[in-house]
Amino acid sequence: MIDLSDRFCGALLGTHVGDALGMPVEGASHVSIRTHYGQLREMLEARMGVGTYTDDTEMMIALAESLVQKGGFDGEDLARSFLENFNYQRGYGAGTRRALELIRSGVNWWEAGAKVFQGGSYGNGSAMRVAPVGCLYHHDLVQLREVAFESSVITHAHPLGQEGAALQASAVALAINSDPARPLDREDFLSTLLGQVSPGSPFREKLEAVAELLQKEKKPPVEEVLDRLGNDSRALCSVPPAIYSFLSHSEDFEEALVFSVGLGGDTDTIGAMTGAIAGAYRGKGSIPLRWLHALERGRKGADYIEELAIELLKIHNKIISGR
Ligand code: RVK
Ligand code: MG
Ligand code: MG
Repeated sequence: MIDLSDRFCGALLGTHVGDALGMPVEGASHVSIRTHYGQLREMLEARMGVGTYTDDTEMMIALAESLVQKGGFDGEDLARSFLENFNYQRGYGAGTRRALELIRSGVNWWEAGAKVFQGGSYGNGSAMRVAPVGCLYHHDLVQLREVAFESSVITHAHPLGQEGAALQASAVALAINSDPARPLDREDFLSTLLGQVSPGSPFREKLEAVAELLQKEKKPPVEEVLDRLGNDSRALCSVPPAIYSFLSHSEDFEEALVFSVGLGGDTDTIGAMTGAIAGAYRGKGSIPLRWLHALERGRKGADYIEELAIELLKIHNKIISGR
């Protein structure tokens, strides 16, 4: 029997945990992390305190709130929610900041994202926040992809930004749909993910690289993983390493997260995305208590995130019962 409330809480709290574990070393190389910490397993002191979250989790909260309030996707309301939750101190990407400023100054929510960079942002900002979409629509991968694209376009109108969000949401959904009591069929997981990606998209090559790395008899060295998958703030170079971190350590939430943060680069975000998938798979119960206890507990802290996950499940049940 699959306990969906545990999975939804796992996905949303997994985002917070990964974000908080990775943030203090964001931008560091994997060599520097290894030299200073060996394996990074403990929450470190950070800019806003131990266990605090960044834009990744703040935007995930904004998305979950809007989905709950509107019973599904509503672009106007989601843009409002992003603006209402925006706290500069959490550390936002330049493109996302610009898109939100444009909306604040009166540009339509469906037009602002395309005015950022050349043809919209392909950063990972719309993938890092997308776990609530993966939860809400885990029963329907077609609708999930549509909503992931729509939720992306507000800040990330570039096809690679949108595709990254859809891929990450799909990974969360597949994790919810998999039974953690049985060995995970990684080939099946990856081929279903491939089926979710547009023909000709460079994400296909990345997923093939993930499959090749997983097929190796000996676990490949980090350098090889980085060489094939990347670790920077482009969606194309951060969603695939998050998927690999999960699939190569699907038996244990902590190991998946420690591996993902150990890749270096955009560590809060690769951590947040890995945490979302691993948490969706094994549930909140698989997240180490010492990490859960370290999370921030303010007005919109970990307890609030858990409440949002439960509200999201109620909306999911409504959608299912209305079909
Ligand atoms: C601070 C050229 C482009 C591009 C395009 C590059 C937070 C830019 C989170 C840009 C995440 C970066 C991260 C990120 C989330 C994107 N042409 N370059 N069309 N599209 N880039 O700015 O929300 O940490 O170098 O849209 O996706 O923790 O700065 O922001 O790590 O990708 O920021 O894209 O970033 P943005 P975002
Ligand atoms: Mg961040
Ligand atoms: Mg980041």
